[in-house]
Amino acid sequence: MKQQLQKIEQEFKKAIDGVGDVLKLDEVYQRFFSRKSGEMTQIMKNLKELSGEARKELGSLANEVKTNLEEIYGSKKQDLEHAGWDRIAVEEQIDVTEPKLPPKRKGHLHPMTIVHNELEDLFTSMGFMVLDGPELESDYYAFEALNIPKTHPARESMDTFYVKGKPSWVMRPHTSPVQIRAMQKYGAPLRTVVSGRVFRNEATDASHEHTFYQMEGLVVDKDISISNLIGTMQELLQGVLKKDVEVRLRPGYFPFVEPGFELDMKCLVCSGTGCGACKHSGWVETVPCGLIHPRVIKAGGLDPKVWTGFAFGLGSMRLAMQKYGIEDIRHLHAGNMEFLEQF
Ligand code: FA5
Repeated sequence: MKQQLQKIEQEFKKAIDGVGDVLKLDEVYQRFFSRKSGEMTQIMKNLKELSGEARKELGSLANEVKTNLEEIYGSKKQDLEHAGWDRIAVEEQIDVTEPKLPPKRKGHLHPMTIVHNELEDLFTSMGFMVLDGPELESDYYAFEALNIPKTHPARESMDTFYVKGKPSWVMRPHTSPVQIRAMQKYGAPLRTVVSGRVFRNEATDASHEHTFYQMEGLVVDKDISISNLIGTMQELLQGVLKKDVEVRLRPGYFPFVEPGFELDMKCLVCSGTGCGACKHSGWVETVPCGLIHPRVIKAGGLDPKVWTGFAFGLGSMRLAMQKYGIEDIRHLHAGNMEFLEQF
């Protein structure tokens, strides 16, 4: 039995040495210590059959071996458990000192709102009032008071949505009707900007929407000249784009200004080489403008012999495209979170 005990001790130690995880370790333990068939358990059971001195001597030896093996098992188990946690920490790269991530932004302003806010801040700093106007507009304010009579071809170029059954009401095709409303309400001198939605029955492409934004600007005072107009346009573009941009001024026809201009800017999306945003011309029609036609001043209730002025109608979606490098205007109304989260 002594030899049996020595053999069990050696085999137990050898088996435990090669074990690399807790499950295998427990298998080895069961082989020697399971209640029914464990090799060590059998020896302990056999002791009962011995008598006298032999039972005493072998009993104490067997207990010594048993305690020793259980200690070896306990300390090996502890080592394996620690090694397991260390391995998980390394493999899964848990860094308990890492600070928690900032919460996801709950919401933010739409790029068009940002651009309009910046424009309104800029113009209020130059003494302009910010006004509003109706989107459903009368034919009179949308056209006639702006020197666009019924038969005028300019009405066709606007591709206007008329209200069914009420031909004298339109979804405003531009913000210019507010020129008349502002003069009628506030008189002169007057400086105002009005931003809002306008509507046109036209096919969409990279630079055209059927529903888009404009910002109307109006200055009425004595001795207003083209220099005042150009200076204000430069402030507008620099204020929003925060950099010098190349612009060109060319004659433009609008019945409510005389002379009228088209102010184009070199496309910042493609640096003038041509893309969808600039209709592949390298230039973007951004701010049509001009000196207010005397008939419009009169329709506003003012004396055109006393008062002069300038007006502009900024395509603010196109300006936003230039500011942020957006190559297709339709992104701005698509409601795509991946696009909007960039702002
Ligand atoms: C007008 O709407 C005039 N009322 C502007 C004006 C005001 C001229 C005061 C003189 C004095 P126009 O149709 O060109 O003009 O439109 C003005 C700007 O709106 C354009 O230069 C362009 O930047 C933008 N725009 C025009 N059509 C669209 C469209 N379909 N989608 C997006 N932007 C457009």
